[in-house]
Amino acid sequence: MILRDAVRVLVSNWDGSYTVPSRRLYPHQWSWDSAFIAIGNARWSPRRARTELLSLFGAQWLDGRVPHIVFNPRVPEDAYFPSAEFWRAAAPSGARTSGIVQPPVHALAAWKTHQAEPDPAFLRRIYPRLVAQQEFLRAQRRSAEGLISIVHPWESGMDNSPAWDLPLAAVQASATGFVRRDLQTVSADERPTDRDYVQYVELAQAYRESGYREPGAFHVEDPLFNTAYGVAESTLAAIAEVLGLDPEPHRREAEAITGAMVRHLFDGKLFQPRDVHSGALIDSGSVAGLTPLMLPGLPAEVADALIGTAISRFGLNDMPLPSYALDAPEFDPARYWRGPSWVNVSWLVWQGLRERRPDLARTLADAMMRSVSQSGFREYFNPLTLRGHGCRDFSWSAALILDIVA
Ligand code: 9WN
Repeated sequence: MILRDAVRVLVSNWDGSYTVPSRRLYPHQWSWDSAFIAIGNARWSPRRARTELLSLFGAQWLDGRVPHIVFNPRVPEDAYFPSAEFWRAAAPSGARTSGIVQPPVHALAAWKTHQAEPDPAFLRRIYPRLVAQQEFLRAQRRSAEGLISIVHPWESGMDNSPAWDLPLAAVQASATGFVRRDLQTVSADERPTDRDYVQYVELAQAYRESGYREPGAFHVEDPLFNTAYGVAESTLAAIAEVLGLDPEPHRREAEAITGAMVRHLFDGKLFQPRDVHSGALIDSGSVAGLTPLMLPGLPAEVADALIGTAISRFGLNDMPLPSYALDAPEFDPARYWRGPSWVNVSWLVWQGLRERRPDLARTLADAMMRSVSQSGFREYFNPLTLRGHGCRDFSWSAALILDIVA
């Protein structure tokens, strides 16, 4: 029943060559959504998963960046803010896009798609694009410490996480003259605030004005983004082997980023973001700090410490994984990325637990199943009550449940 409903959501959100995250709230193609959706689609239609990924990479820029939104020209400008008009950006293919990126979870999606139905021709097509995606990050976002940075909260995928409150405090908030569209679909107390939006617009405008090159007032290294980058390198090593190419450079890069993360982002209990401007760690309770469990080369004692934190501060044994630590004063169980449980980040942590602690991986998967059984494929869930929030029929909630059950 759940599986049939999950496929129904994905079918109804399919737009011919990709899947919208949500018909009304997010009516275009989003970067990391497409990766998660491909992982789910691979379970029942690997062809659709391949098409989804190749269509996203069809909008890749010459510098290798994969934009976080690819706009559908047939959708009216005022259906989503900020629209293509705001970003004023286009890929060489002609597709209108945003100019920022999202966590690079696509190599993993391509690999899982190949595992579902081996297709070396697909791997051969996508591999150079995945490599270029990583090269963009190395060329434009790498610090002296070897970590990868983001320049906008939207790039983290966890837009209004309390982890960004401090770095955002330095951002002037004066942008005016725009109309939010999200509040037509979702109640304001489940979304970012108006002040958040003013800052998002301000930062995006400044980045746009630098030709999408210069980091601005918000410049941080995020543990989830760096984990995705590191997992991508490990996965590219596996793909390179299948293609008869040299996997070693990818292995070395995966080791290097894992080492740099442990040295610079680990506080002994949780991985933390770092503010590039000040060089200081941001003392947060973001679930992003648990995702390094996915890194194959993470030292066992670091993984054990993370698992201890997941149990003590994120209720791993008792409830769906919240996006922010339950004991933090900022924890809010219904507001977007400030506490609710999200299927995609839970899935990332689940991946990281599967080999290390299969018992806890099962506990987490069961909790995710309980959320969707009780509330449907909502965008996020109150981890305490399992009540659903945000939009309905949300694609990655359906897709990743399909993957977990398969
Ligand atoms: C801005 C599409 C996207 C996700 C993000 C999520 C949300 C957009 C928004 O929706 O962000 O990119 O309009 O709020 O935070 O993770 O990719 O599902």
